[in-house]
Amino acid sequence: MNKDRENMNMNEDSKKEQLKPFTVNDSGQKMTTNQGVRITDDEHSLKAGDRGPTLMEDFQFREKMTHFDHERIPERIVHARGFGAHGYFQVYEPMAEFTKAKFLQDPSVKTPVFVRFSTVAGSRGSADTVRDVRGFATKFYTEEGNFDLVGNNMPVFFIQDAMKFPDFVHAVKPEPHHEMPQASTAHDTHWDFIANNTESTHMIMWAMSDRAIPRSYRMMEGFGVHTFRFVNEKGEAHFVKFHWKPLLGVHSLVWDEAQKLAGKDPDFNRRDLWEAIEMGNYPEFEFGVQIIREDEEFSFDFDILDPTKLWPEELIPVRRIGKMTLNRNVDNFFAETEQAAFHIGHVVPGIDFTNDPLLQGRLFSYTDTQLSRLGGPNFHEIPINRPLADIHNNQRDGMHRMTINQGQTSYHKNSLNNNDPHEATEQEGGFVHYQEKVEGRKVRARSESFKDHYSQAVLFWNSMSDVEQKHMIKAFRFELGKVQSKSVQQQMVNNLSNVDLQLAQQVAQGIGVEAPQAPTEEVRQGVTLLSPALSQMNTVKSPATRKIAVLAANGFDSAEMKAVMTALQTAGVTAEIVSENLGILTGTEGDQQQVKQTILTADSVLYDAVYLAGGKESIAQIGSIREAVNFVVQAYNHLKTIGTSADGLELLGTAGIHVTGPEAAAGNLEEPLVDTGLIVSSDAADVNDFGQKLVDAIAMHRHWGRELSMSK
Ligand code: HDE
Repeated sequence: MNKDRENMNMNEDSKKEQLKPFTVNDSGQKMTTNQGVRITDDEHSLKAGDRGPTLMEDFQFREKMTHFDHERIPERIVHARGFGAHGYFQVYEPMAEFTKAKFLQDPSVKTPVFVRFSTVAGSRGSADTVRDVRGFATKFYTEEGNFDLVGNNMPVFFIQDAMKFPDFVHAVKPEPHHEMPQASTAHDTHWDFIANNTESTHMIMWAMSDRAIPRSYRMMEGFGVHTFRFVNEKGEAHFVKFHWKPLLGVHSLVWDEAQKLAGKDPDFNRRDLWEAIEMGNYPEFEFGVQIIREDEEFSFDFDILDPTKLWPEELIPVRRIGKMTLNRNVDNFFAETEQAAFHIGHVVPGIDFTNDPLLQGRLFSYTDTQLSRLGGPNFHEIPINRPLADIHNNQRDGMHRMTINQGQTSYHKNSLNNNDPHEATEQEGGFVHYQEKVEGRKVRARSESFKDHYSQAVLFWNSMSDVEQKHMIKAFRFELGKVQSKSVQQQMVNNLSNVDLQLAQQVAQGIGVEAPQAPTEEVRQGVTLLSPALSQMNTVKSPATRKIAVLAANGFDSAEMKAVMTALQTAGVTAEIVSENLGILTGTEGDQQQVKQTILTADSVLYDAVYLAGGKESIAQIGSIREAVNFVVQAYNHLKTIGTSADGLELLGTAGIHVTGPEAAAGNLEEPLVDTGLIVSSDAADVNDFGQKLVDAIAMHRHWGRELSMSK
């Protein structure tokens, strides 16, 4: 290892320090051209007379306009819409038994990271909350060079061989003749592909599940998807799968809400991430690994190299080995997030590849795509992409070269420069590929062991709760309901019959095609394995960082407001006062609250919960505004926690909301279903207890029982 590297002293701020010389602050500065010449007038082009033509010699105008004309670069072919943040990673304990990767050894080292979350199908300007897979790409700036973990929020993928990626992406993107629909899989070509490429079946179950509409990037799991290798100092290898586990748990929106959010705030997920970091609510993800010994490669009833298969956590536990904290927003979206170039082939010693054919193909695609997106082979010199480790090699020139390499030689081997830069030995930190023995004939083929396309789709379906299964049926009905071709709809339903007959029949009924009476393929029988880890019902529940709208007007109940606000604040819930107008509200005891949003600028879809503040005058005022009542009704329909006084409850009753749920109120249920998400202050022991009950209900995320009582 060279001297610079040994003295590196990596810390959380190393990347920030590296970026510093490239950042510019214009405050208090005089305006200049790009050549540094000071500008006296940036308002007018140079003309022959004040009503005359613009002059060719106006270098200032030409420079400004030329730069503007070229401001855009091609968006990513997939994952075009994304949002990034900086942070750091710390390992919990040395992982030397499995890998020699330096950043996984010393718990005192904070390795800087940059993460970009993304949707897949939509353009750069599309909405955040569409039904889609989410990208979760992490660049670790380790002392041994960059390691990019380019994953998704789902653990499997649509295809098994990279050869099919262009086909899949062509099918999922807007259709070529009219470029519709934007950022949506609800169209013919997408479902035609899925129906005719049955290896997609497992992944489509994930894509139709709640995982495809995450509440927040902070509340998603991340998966490396492929099987990688860990290699230790002795050269011993283990198969490994990588995971990110969000400390806030895995939570999703409801579909109607997601669609409305796409209009009310297309930036919902990026705003959430930005605001959380600005407020100091740093998103945290634990880094998990599933490890399989080399000699266990063939011990499972799935091929561990097949990217359409997951490793059930109950079978191969996820060991949490470290934590990532995202604690800094970017200074400039384009310079950092848009120009970030991830590549699955960016690995460090101790991490290696396997023969997963999807992984192998990705190794080609990522550098290749940057050549056209970032305009040449020097994209590694763009500040966000630079490793912290020094770069020394004989690569030279190319578009936008920034490095000034000194000296006469740019080749290996040389004698004129002492044969520098010289190769490192393995002991000096040189990368040595794992010496896997490989032999075989050249064939275009798929392994027999990849041919089971249904077992894990069944596993996923079996692992879902009733509520989650209902959401999936609705998702299939929605998506396939938008498909024009009856044939494609029928083919897809037939395919689903191989996962679950009832699922297929219910989808068929919803979209008006023939319900299959038996599976269309010979599928493996008796697949009953459950993986409770796959159900979001079993996730972490916490009120922390949630957002609640406080609907209030003058005359709110001061004592109740104070207790509720204190309880919310203590639990880390962000409360925003929403009223008819901006300004200051005064409570019954003369205390004041600043209004943050009006009924016009806010919407219940932007919040996790609603508190209809007590106080007769306040309630009467809010009740007189139709949009305000709709606000609460919508929150109720989206299964959110609602806190109210008895007066407020009366108001909600007129809007059709009852404490025991409409079914019970209509006498349709034998046992009245108590709605755990509708908290009435008079049911609590006192105002403090009311505040606490509200917080506990917010922690539940959504009140799924209400959904079961509301609709089929
Ligand atoms: Fe990607 N993918 N991908 N992908 N992918 C890209 O690279 C590709 C796949 C993923 O925030 C592109 O720089 C092929 C799986 C993420 O900048 C491109 C195949 C997984 C991102 C590309 C796959 C991913 C990308 C487009 C099949 C999860 C966004 C722009 C063999 C494990 C990274 C770019 C960011 C981006 C190719 C499949 C994750 C074209 C050929 C599986 C998170 O190179």
